[in-house]
Amino acid sequence: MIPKNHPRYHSLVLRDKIVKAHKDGILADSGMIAHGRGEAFDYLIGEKTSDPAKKSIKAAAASLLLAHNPVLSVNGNTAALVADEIVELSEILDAKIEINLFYRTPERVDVIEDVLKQAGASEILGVNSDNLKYIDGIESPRATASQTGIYAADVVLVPLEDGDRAEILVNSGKKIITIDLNPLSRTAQMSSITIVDNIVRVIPLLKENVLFLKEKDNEYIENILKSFNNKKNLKESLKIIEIKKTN
Ligand code: PTJ
Repeated sequence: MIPKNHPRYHSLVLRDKIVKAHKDGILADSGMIAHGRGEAFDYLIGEKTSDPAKKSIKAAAASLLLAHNPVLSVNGNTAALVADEIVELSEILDAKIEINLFYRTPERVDVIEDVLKQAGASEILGVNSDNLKYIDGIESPRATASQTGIYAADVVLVPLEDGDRAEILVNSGKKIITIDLNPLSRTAQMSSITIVDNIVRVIPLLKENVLFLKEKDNEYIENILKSFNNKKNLKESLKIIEIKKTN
């Protein structure tokens, strides 16, 4: 039991979730290391959503709303931290949910499918019974893509991964939105829209932005995307870390 007045209360609650998810077989062993890396970057940005992150969340909401076939990709860490919120977001957006794992085993896919079902998901792609295709050029189990999901998607939310998938998906003409506390990760650098913030803060804010923009016309939403520059925004995210370092 973590005392509520502990100065690191919120961080410790997240750690608890991660440890439990590992015991339950949701998380890959490396998921703990990935979480620790995320924690370090979260410290550096002050554990709050920065202005550049707010801008990219708004652009992500716009992009997901304009998509014809949006897909939310879910890995172990995402399922451990924000399963309920991802399912809620998919319903508001009418987006598909697809399990995609770097350390893919049939057992982990089953457990994560259960977690998402318990969170209320009715359709989950990328599962063991799905007739999966494989994206050319990706040399890991992350290459899996459901034929009606990531394979056919025009916009894909790819949270918490540092690898080559984003780049390959972008080169195949898809718009890739990533959530990564590390602005220097390969995925952060190669994505179309990079949200440098903790996924536990991002998904509720993304939902808020989607609900707000849903009431607007397409021209308004398109203008948000036109005025968004990912490279410039990433530089602003990096600046926040540099300022913290010198303080
Ligand atoms: O479930 P699997 O098998 O697909 O494996 C998932 C992990 C996360 C283990 C796998 O994708 C991996 O090894 O990822 P990396 O290469 O460690 O990259 C994860 C990225 O997520 C790192 O850049 C971390 O900084 C970042 N990260 C970790 N926790 C959070 C985060 N970003 C946002 N919010 C977090 N809570």
